[in-house]
Amino acid sequence: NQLVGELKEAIAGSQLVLYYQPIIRLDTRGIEGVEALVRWNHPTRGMIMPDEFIPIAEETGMISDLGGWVLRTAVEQLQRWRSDPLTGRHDFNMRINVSAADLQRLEFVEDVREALTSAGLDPSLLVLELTESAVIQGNDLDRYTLNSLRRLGIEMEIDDFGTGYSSIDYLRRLPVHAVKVDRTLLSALGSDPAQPALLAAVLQLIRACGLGAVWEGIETAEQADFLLSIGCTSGQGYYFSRPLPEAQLTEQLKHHK
Ligand code: G
Ligand code: G
Ligand code: MN
Ligand code: NA
Repeated sequence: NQLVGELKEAIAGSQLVLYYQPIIRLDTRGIEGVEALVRWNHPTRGMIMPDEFIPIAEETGMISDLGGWVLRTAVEQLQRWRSDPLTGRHDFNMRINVSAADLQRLEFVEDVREALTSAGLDPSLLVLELTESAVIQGNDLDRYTLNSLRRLGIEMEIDDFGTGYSSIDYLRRLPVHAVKVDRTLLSALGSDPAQPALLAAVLQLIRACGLGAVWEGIETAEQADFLLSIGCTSGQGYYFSRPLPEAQLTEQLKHHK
């Protein structure tokens, strides 16, 4: 596969870019966070999406270099937004996606601590999004890593909740703060009469486990209103904003109330 060799150059040679998608407080419409989403700006193929190259990076061991770049870049960017008076009046955190392989690396916790220190950013402003499959493998090293990250003061969130092996047991057991519900649950809202009650029950379950809930894939005003009506206060989706390049989000932050 030609992409394998090229990806190595891409990581080293600044062909990766981060896009940022806001997470919105549904009641006030304020920005409570941004999720960093990586893209590969390939010199001849154009913009390549992460679904195409993250798996390659994971299989070839390049994910630690890629993940390290994402971590440092995202943390530095948040510090720039916070320290610029035009954008710094918003109080929001940075969310990055972490892959299962990262949790298997002993140095991961140290990398995170170093990135935060070097950017001068408070640990409470970083949220790591972990997929269900990553945390559910649940070996000793994962648990050690998650607990160490938690002691650092970082928040952790389970991503894509409701697609994999969602279990009440791990919701209660893992040292995470919140759950991001997969967009497939919301997309069935208009077509399945059982879905409103189901979504409300999912929200209650998450709350009963002592966790926060973020809703993903909000594409319409009706979906946003529905979520608000069942008491969900945090969401993300094209209805509010697509993932945006840095410059465009900066403009939004300058003008957003
Ligand atoms: O960005 P997009 O909208 O296409 O995201 C597709 C998938 O790629 C998401 O599931 C997301 O979790 C994953 N992804 C995006 N950016 C990163 C990243 O920086 N690291 C990892 N490990 N996964 C990412
Ligand atoms: O799986 P994860 O949550 O990390 O990935 C975020 C992915 O979801 C990105 O690919 C992003 O582009 C996509 N996304 C974000 N908001 C929406 C939305 O409202 N609708 C759809 N279909 N995809 C979305
Ligand atoms: Mn995510
Ligand atoms: Na998701």
